[in-house]
Amino acid sequence: MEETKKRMLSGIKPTGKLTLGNYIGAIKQFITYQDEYEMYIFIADLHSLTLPIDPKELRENTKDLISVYLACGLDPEKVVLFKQSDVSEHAELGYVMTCNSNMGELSRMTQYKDKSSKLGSNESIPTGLYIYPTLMAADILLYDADYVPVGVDQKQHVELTRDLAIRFNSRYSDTFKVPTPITAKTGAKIASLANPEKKMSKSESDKGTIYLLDDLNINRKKIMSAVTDSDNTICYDPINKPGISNLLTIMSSLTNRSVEEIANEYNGQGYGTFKKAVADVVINELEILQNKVNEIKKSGMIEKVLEDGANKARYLARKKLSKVYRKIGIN
Ligand code: AQP
Repeated sequence: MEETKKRMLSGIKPTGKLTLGNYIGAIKQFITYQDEYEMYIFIADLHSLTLPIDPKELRENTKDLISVYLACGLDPEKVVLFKQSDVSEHAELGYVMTCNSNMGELSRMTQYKDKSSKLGSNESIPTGLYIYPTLMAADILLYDADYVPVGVDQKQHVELTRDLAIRFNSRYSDTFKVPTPITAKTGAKIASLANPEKKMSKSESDKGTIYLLDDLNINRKKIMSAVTDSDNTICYDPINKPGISNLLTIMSSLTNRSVEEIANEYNGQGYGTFKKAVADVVINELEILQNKVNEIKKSGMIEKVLEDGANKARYLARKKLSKVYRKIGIN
């Protein structure tokens, strides 16, 4: 008898140009899982409204994101690829989850604290930023996902989703599957090249961010100027040598070789030689990716993929939301 596959769900928000962090920490992971799991991968466009974003930019980012998903090898025959806003049940269940959460737990979310602290007083913090994790919980719980692959920065939100699911199940009887976060062994946190203490992020536009679809020469220069240290030893030591360790992690994630093996090969050859080797690996991979993205954008396949994906996603989402409404006494 054929064993039913476990379900996996994840998404990326089109808040800006995709980075090497998104690629290594999320997209590359998705590809490795697509045969083993029943996968739902979405474009989290509602989440991208939590901070102000230009509508034209949002449209372009959305098109880039679906093109990158496809160019990287996510196969719409195997994976349900869809846009969050095409399935209105996300917003509906998001509201229910907001009503089942409390301000204390939302205030403790690290991402909320980081992002809101940059905005100043409460008057300038959008409410959407605050309730982001309850919408994320809805994204996951609608589909009874067993696993959620995420970078370390998002793990706390999946932990909160678990708490909300358990709370709802005990208050209203068994309704949601309690999901498990999965983080990659290598590459779960790619750091900024300019400030290796900080995560590489799409919304932190800086010279330390490698944007997947940017000019290759600009990206090469950024890698060659990556901040390192002065002792000229190549070894993996994230505490004392965050810059070199970050470059080792990047190279390891893209070549499937261990950081130790790479460090042994380049130690003694100088940082310049090592950076050039990292740049060659990254640029080679990005060049192939960019060519495929251009082909996909011209192919006209994007709309059809998203429409089919939304239809499949909606089927599960509608069933789950009806169940929730029944349990809470709304229908
Ligand atoms: N630097 C990173 N290293 C490893 N994984 C990363 N991810 C993001 N940055 C890194 C992972 O990418 C997935 C999608 O993330 P998201 O767009 O939904 O939200 P995010 O984590 O907030 O990503 P960004 O790029 O930092 O976006 P902004 O700047 O808009 O907040 C997640 O699995 C994430 O862990």
